[in-house]
Amino acid sequence: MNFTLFGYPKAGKTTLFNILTGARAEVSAYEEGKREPNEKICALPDARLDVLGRLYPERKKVAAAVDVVDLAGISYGEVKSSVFLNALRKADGLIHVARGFHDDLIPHPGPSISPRDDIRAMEEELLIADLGSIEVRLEKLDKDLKKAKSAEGEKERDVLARLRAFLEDGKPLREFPFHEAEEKLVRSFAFLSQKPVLHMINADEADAGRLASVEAEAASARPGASVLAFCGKIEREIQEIEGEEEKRIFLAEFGLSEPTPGRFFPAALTVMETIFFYTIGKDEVRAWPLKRNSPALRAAGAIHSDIEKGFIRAEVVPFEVLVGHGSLHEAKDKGAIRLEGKDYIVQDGDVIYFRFTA
Ligand SMILES: Nc1nc2c(ncn2[C@@H]2O[C@H](COP(=O)(O)OP(=O)(O)OP(=O)(O)O)[C@@H](O)[C@H]2O)c(=O)[nH]1
Ligand SMILES: [Mg+2]
Repeated sequence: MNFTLFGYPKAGKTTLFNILTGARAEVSAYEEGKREPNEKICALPDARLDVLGRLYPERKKVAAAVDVVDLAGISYGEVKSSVFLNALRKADGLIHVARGFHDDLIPHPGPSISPRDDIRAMEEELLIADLGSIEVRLEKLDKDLKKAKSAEGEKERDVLARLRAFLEDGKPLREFPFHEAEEKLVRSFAFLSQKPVLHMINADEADAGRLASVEAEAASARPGASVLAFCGKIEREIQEIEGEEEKRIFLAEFGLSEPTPGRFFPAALTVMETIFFYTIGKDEVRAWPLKRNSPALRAAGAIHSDIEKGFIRAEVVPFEVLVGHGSLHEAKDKGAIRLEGKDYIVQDGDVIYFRFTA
């Protein structure tokens, strides 16, 4: 799973990357022509996994990991032709960083500093990039279909034409009511406006005590926009401070209640509709991310394709129930473990043991 930080130049993407990952990537490196993204894999903090780890202290605790990618700034109007288009298409979750801070020393390429306008402009650019790919494909399909009839091709043309109309209405494809077959048909396009987006506003220091208003104002850019504000400059400084408690005290002086990673990761996971299930194996206790509303078979496949292929059933116990019993063994004794089939919709916090034939 990856989160890709992108946005207009000098918004604070690399600053946020450092805050989230604890990395110390150079903020101005791109000015010297660096083009390759910063990238770091982070273990996701997980209170439930910590509890399971305490129940089974002799087993290794493996948190779910997320790959955080930080792209160089993209100029206004250039998303559709950006060298980063492929990197954006590969993103599972798009994290748009918008500049909210004022600083005459840091050039701002836009007309004014307005996170709300930047959110609008960037969402629009995602639509335009998708329209571009659809136009190119439709042109080619039209030509091919003139040469030879193909039911498959006509189906694709029909879906793409409807997606184009939807985009031309100014609506992102994440709002399109896809049928499963349609979704599969266009999956390989990796449409940008179909991806979950979290907008991160790098707020001005002066707004540190009113981040909620900054978020509300920016979110009014679009109905349903997910927005979180942070103060890059202040949080950059707390990276230097030792100790969690000390960090909180420092933040509180600025009216900030919680370090950004503690707010960012849950928000990003919610936007991405990700839940977690857990496995307690011989050697390790492990958290697995999974798209909400996925069946048990997909959860099995997330662990290993052999488990998916040979799936027999899932033995399921919700995290709270397991913790109430103190161990899997005890939960089983008390009949608290359910047997579920491959279509069972996995719930957030399920602890699962998959039975399968090799
Ligand atoms: N005053 C102020 N400066 C900031 C803040 N956040 C970042 N900066 C500075 O703004 C400059 C750009 O920050 P980066 O984090 O490199 O921004 P970026 O979006 O990664 O920039 P590009 O990758 O070049 O597009 C750096 O000099 C930062 O130190 C902030 O909240 N306030
Ligand atoms: Mg940068």
